[in-house]
Amino acid sequence: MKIIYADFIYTPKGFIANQAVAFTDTIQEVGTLEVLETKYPDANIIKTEPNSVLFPGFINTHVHLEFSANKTSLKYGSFMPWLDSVIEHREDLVGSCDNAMMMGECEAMLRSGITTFGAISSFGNELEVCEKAPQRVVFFNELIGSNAQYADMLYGDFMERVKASMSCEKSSYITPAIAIHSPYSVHPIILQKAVNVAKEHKLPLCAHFLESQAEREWLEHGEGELKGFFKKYFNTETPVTNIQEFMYAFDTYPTHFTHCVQANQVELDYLAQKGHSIAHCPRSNRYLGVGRLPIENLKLPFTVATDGLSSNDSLSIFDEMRAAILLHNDIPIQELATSLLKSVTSDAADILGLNNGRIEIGKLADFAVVTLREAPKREEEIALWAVLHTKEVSKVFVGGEHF
Ligand code: MCF
Ligand code: FE
Repeated sequence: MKIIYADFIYTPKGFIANQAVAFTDTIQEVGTLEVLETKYPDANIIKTEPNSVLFPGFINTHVHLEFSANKTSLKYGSFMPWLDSVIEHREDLVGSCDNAMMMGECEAMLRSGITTFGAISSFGNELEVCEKAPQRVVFFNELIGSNAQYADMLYGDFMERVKASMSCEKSSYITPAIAIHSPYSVHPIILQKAVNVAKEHKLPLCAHFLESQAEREWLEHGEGELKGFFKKYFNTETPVTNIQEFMYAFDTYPTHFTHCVQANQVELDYLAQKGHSIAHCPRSNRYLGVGRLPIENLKLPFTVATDGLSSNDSLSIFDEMRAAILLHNDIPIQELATSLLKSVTSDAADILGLNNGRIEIGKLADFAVVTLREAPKREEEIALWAVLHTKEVSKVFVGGEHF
């Protein structure tokens, strides 16, 4: 048994002072240090520095580790030039991204307090790293392929990767999962087969959806910048699906949709009504010039996530929350900081079906300790100071183990 004590403990309803947490690999009890010490006299006591806040470990629901080699190869600014640059550099980028580089990024995430991440895997290359990483990993095997001719082959390869990730489940912190790349890049027949696999095995499911204006125009009218792209690379001139058909494919299975920046109110209402959620990637959206997701009006749960280094400059969850603070400049700042912290803890855990994200009896003992630079003058500002001042957390635990 271990007991950790901090000046404040984060709960989704607010910060509580002068409490301690007793834990093994799961949380056993929350109470005052005196009571817990008396009850568990042999426990190892972990005292945190003054002005520390104990958070549940943070959850980054959406990251592409395989693209970690990107620094200046991909073109930022607007979506289509970026996508063209992905096609041009993908092989080099993925080829030059070795296990050491990906592990380095897992460690960087850990230092920012991320104890669980959702890895979107295009090729399965990061499975070995994710098995060895200290974190819990929801391993999203990505399905991609819009050409009916190659669809079966691509689906076969995808299922091999799904099985490989399933076989790691027992011996590591990996949860197998499924990612549908997007409506423009996945044929509806294999899409439905993949959704059925997710349903059958109760696997978390995600999909990039309505990220750019180009995607919207292509799906709605078969026009716009994606038209030239499909002509050039795939020799096709018609989209394989439309917005409604794509959304309906997920009707009976709650899905985590990434971006949704270009979704209109009717579509957002539909997603909300079907129990879906959104992964919001503020820096990725800004760097690819796709617009701002109006999180102030969302009626469905959302997470804040980094996306990959293919469309970002770091995988730090605090860098991402600070970007969100600046991007959503009309939302009252304290309220925004509070909702961002909820989005990367309890909401993210609920969405991915994980038993963490809250400091409560029975939850997994995943923690991140944030040490404030001085005592908060007003308690209602702790969320904001934590978001603004944290570059690295001062302690991190996964499954009760200190890393
Ligand atoms: O989320 C961002 C932007 N939207 C779409 N895809 C990706 C992102 N970061 C990396 N990707 C990957 C995706 O998984 O890029 C490829 C896919 O393998 C693009 S499809 C030509
Ligand atoms: Fe992504």
